[in-house]
Amino acid sequence: MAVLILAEIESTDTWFSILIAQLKKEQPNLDLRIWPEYGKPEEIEIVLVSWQPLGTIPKFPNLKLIMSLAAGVDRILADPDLPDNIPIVRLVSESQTWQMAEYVTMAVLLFQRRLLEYQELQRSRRWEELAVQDASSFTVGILGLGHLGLMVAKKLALIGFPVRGWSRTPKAVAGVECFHGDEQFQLFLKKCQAIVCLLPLTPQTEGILCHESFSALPPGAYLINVGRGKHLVEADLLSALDSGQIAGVCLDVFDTEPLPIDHPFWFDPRIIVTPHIAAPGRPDEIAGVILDTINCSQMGRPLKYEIDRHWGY
Ligand code: NDP
Ligand code: OXD
Repeated sequence: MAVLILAEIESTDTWFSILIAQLKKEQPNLDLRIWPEYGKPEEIEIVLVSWQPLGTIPKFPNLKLIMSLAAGVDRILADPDLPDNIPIVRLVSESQTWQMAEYVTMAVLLFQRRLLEYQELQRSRRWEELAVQDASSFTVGILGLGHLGLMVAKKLALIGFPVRGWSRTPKAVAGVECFHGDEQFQLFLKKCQAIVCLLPLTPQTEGILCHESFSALPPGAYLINVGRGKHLVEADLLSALDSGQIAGVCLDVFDTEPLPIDHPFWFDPRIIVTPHIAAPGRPDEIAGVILDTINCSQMGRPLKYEIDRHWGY
């Protein structure tokens, strides 16, 4: 039984070198192969997918498990030739969840404490005091109350922000005002001074951050997108920024990654750009998660975190 890592790994990539070293340390007899050196295709039973050229996964006739090295499985499901009888497991990692909570908390605090405006003032060396809006009157809405959204919601509520959450199915979370379904989306948005997109990318959620959603927010709201670039309609964001409907944005994910060198987002002082680094997770911890999943698969035990292909997450 061989396990293949499907990823584009640069020689300087420390995340993958730590992951591979840890996998080998914890399970020295694991037959681990790294794309493109996969040997005989019939020997590959498990693929660990970070990236895959379309048509790669169907090459392996004895595949038993597809494990995503990301929480989002949209890129795996995008392969039209994906075999439909093989389980797909997504990544759930404690370190990733904590990192996401840190990143979103940082962005929310930055907007609530008006750091974008202070940066503008700094550029013109103006010593000016802006009014402070208390966290207790700055409502944050989380789109997606899954593994990551739920932790983010709880952390923000602990700091003192009123938190709203929106999911597909109904939820009850202490300290979080919960909404669900398309019919409650506008109502959910109505009071959010900031929204955080932590949805998976599916046909239902693609383009959800658009003119219609921005218009439902209070004027001068903020956006944090850590889901996927295709959640956002970029032209609608630029218009909403120009009209003042959106006051500032923090983007970690983009329709095209890396963000093209001449993309307008790079030059806009109202937009914070980070290169998809919100929550990579700690590779030494993730190695343990991978080995547990491989062992469950090998022993025929139920797989935790298998995705539902119908819903796409
Ligand atoms: P989960 O699958 O655990 O949760 C997804 C949440 O979205 C659930 O609450 C689900 O509702 C909700 N949802 C799905 N579809 C809809 C819909 N049509 N309408 C309303 N709500 C919907 O995902 P995670 O929390 O683990 O991760 C979320 C996403 O974050 C990932 O898919 C990935 O794209 C992104 N991500 C980004 C990272 C980064 O570094 N920038 C790192 C990791 C993840 P319900 O609970 O009812 O099912
Ligand atoms: C992701 C991840 O889904 O890094 O973006 O896990």
